Amino acid sequence: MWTALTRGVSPSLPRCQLTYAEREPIDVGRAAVQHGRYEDLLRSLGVKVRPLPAEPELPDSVFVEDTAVVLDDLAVITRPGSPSRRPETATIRAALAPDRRLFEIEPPGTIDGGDVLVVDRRIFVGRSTRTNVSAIEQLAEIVSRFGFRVHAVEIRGCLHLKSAVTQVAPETLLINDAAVDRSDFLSMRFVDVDPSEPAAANALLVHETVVSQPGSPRTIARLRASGLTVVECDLSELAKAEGALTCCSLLYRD
Ligand code: CIR
Repeated sequence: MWTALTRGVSPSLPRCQLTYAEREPIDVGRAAVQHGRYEDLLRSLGVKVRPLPAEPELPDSVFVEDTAVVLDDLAVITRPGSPSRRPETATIRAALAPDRRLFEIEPPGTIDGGDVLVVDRRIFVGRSTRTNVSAIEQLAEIVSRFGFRVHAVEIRGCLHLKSAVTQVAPETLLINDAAVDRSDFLSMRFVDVDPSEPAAANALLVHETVVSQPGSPRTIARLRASGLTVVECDLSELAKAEGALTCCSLLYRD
């Protein structure tokens, strides 16, 4: 069975980090309602949701994906690129400790889980404003002992690797090739986002269902035309904090 670790929306979300988006008012109540529907959708897809309590002083703490890389045999606690986000890892470490052998990224390494795309035994890691070479090397060293290989990938003009490319089926990636080169993902198949919908590249694969943001009808049509099952989940209020679908959970096998 799959577990999704999630965390409630912080009342301080309007003070979130922003890199590419302009700051605009965020309705925390609406964000929490959307987040609750996201958790319900995961449950309806057969995932066991483990919600952690909201962290009132940590604005971005709902975006738990950035705090760890959880693999079948181990979990690597990240050192988020934004210093304001580093305290988020303490509770994630405690939550994962019963389930996984834990490893840590040490200074000067910085890495956000949003830059880490795991496809079977391959781990693609985006070099971004949050993720540096030291962390990529540390991650590669840790996971190599467990049979995983790390591939560093350059990204352009987006926050994280998974803002530009996500897995939507076995060996199949949904990609915005304005932001990432498909030649970095050898032997994969691709579905291209519609160029007018770059944010649609962040989709969440749950078993055989692709969870997509509404507002990307052309990309959803392309996914369906490829034979994939798509359901929609609106996280538009969290998108104002530069969050998307993968960011709001740490999904792993029990
Ligand atoms: C941040 O800038 O860190 C947050 N406001 C958004 C993080 C989104 N996380 C993700 O895409 N994995």
